[in-house]
Amino acid sequence: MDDYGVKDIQVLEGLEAVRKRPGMYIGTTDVKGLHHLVWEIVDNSIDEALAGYCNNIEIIVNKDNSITVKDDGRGIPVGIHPKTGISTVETVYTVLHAGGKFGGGGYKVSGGLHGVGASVVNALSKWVTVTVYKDGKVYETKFENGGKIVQKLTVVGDCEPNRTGTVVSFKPDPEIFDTDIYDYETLKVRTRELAFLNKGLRLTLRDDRDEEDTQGDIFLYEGGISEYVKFINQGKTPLHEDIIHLNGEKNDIQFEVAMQYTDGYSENIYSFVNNINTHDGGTHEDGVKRALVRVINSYARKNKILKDADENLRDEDVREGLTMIISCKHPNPQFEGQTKGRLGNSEVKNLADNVFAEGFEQFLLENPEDARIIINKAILARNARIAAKKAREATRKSDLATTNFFGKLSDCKSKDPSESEIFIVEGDSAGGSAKKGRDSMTQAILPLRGKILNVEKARLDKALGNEEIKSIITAFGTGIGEYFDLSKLRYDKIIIMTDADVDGAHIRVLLLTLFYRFFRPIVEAGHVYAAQPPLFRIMHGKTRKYTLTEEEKDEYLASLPEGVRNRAEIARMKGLGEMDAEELNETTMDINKRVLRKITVNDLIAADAIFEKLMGDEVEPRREFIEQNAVNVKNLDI
Ligand code: 1YM
Repeated sequence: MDDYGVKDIQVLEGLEAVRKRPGMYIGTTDVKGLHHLVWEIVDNSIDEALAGYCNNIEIIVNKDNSITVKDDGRGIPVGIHPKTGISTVETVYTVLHAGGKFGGGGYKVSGGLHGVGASVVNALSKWVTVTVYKDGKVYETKFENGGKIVQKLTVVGDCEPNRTGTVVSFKPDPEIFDTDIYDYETLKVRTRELAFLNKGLRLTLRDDRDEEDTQGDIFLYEGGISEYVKFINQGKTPLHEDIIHLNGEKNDIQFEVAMQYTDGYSENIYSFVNNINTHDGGTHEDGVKRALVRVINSYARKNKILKDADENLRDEDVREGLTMIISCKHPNPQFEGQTKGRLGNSEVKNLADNVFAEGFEQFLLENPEDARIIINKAILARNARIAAKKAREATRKSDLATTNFFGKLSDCKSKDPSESEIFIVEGDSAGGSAKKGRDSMTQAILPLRGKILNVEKARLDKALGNEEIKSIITAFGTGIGEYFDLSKLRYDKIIIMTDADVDGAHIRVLLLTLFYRFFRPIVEAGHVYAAQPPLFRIMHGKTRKYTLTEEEKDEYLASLPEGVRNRAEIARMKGLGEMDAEELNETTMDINKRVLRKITVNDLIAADAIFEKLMGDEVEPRREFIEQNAVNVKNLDI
C-alpha cells in the first residue's frame, strides 16, 4: 500500500485510537481482553446463525496461540461498499462502528463493551487474515500490525459453487496484551454456553496446541436452554422430572425461559439478552420473578394448600432450589448500570410476565402432583426463613465482645480494614504457629477446629447454628442475608491457609462453598485468597530456600554449583503444623515474601455446577476434582 487517500488515513487514525486506548473498546488488556477478541469474531458468526444462514461454527486455538474462527454462513459481502469505495470485507475490518453491526439489523448487541466488532480485533492484532467462500470463489485479504492492509481482497482460488462461509484468523498483538496464551477451559465454558443459548447451532472448539486433541469438543443442543438447566442440575436431585420450557414473541422481541426445581437450597437464576449474561438482571428477569410468586400464591390458595390465615409465600421462598435460565433476544436492547449488566427496556417486563404466567399456570394445572411438591418446598423454605431470621438476629446481637469468640479469634490491632487481613487456618496447632508468626498489627488469625459444615446440604438456619460458621460471620463483620453489608467487612484480605494435601483442599472447598453461597459479594470484590505454603525446603550452608512446586525446586537445584547441590538437604514439607512460627511467617505470611492466590469466581454458572459436583451427593467426581484442582477454582469446568 503506497497511495494512501484521505479515507485510508481516517481509517488508520480510527484504528490507532483503539490501540491507544484499548480499554475503552474491550474493557481490559489482561487475559480477559485477550479472550474477548475471540467473542467479537464469533459474534459475527452467531449473528449469521440468528439470521438463519449459518449452522456450524468452529473455533481453533492454533499452535502459536493465534485463533481461527470458521462459519458456514453467507460469507461477508465481497463487493465494493458504496460509502467507503473499498470492499465490504475490508470495510468491516477497518472502519470503527460505535457499537452495533455494520449494516444494522439483527439482534446484535449495541452499547457497552460488546459488539464493537471486527475492526477492533484487527486494530489489536499482529496480523489478521479473512477468507470468504462465495459464488464458487475463494477471496482473501490480509492485515498486519494493527490493521494495516497488506493484501487487498483478492480471488485466490475456486471452491464448490454451493460452498459459502467466512474464515478469520488473527494473532493478538503481544505489545497490547499482558499475556498471549489462550486458556482452553475459558473458551470451552463460553462456547458451551453459546451452544445452549442458540439451539441447533453446532459449535466446535479445538486446541491445536495439544497434539492429542484432534477432534476437539463439539457442542450442539437441540433442547437449547432446557439442556442448560439440565446441565446445571446434574448431580442435584430434581423435584419434578420435566424441565418447564416456555417461550413467546412480540414485536420481534423473543423471550424464553426454562426451569426446574431441585431439593437444594440455593437459587440459580441466570438471564441473558442477545447471548450476553445480564448478571444484574433487568426487566426480563423482573417480569418472570413477579409472575412466579404471583402464580404460585394464587394456585396455592385456590387449591387450599395455603390456608386463608397463612401469609403469602415470598419471593425467596418460591425460588429456593430453583434453577432457571431466561433468554431474551431483542433488536434494540438498552443496557443499564455501571457494568451494563442490566436490561432496561420497560416493554420486556410485561412480555416476560405474560409469557411466563400463562405457561407456568398451565403447567401447574396439568401437573397437580408436581405443583404440590413445588409449593410444599416453598412452604418449608418459608418456615426455615422464619427460623433463620431468629438465629440471624442472635448472631447480629452478639458482637465481638460479648461472645466467647475472642478465645478463638486473635484479632489484629489495627481497626482499619484497608490494611487488615484475616488468616483462616486449618487446625489449632497451625493456628498457634500462625499466631506467633504474624504481624499482630495487621494480621488476624482464626483457627478452625473441625471441618466446617457443608452449606450445600444445609439451609441457612442450620448453617447459622454451626460454631465455625458463626465465628466466621462475626469476624467478617458484614452480617449475612438481608443484613449483609459489604462496606462493614473488617478485613481487606481473607486468606485461607490450609495444608497442601487432600484434607486441606477439602476444607478450602468447604470454605469457598460457604463464601460462594453466603458471602458472594466478598468473592466478587476480590477479597478472598488462598495462601500457598511451600512444598519443599532446600538447605545448604546457612541458606534456606523454599519452593512452591517440584519444578521450581529442580530449577533452583540446577542453578547451584555442583558441589553445593550435592550437599543440599531437601525436605518435603508435610503441612502447616510442621513449620515453626518463624518458618511460617517467612514462607506463607510475610507480606513481602509470600505468594497468595486470588480466588476469582470467573464464571458463576460453571462455578455452581462444580460446587454441586464437589459438594453434592456424588462422591467420586468430588474426590477426583479435589485431588486435581487443589486450589484453582478459576477453571471450574470438569
Ligand atoms: C468468522 C467470522 O464474520 N461471518 C459473517 C459476517 C457477515 C455476514 C455473514 C453477512 C451479513 C450480512 C449479509 C448482513 C457480516 N456482514 C457484514 C456486513 N464470521 C463472520 N457472515 N451477508 C453476509 O448482515 O446483511 C458484517 S459481518 F456488514 F458486511 F454486512
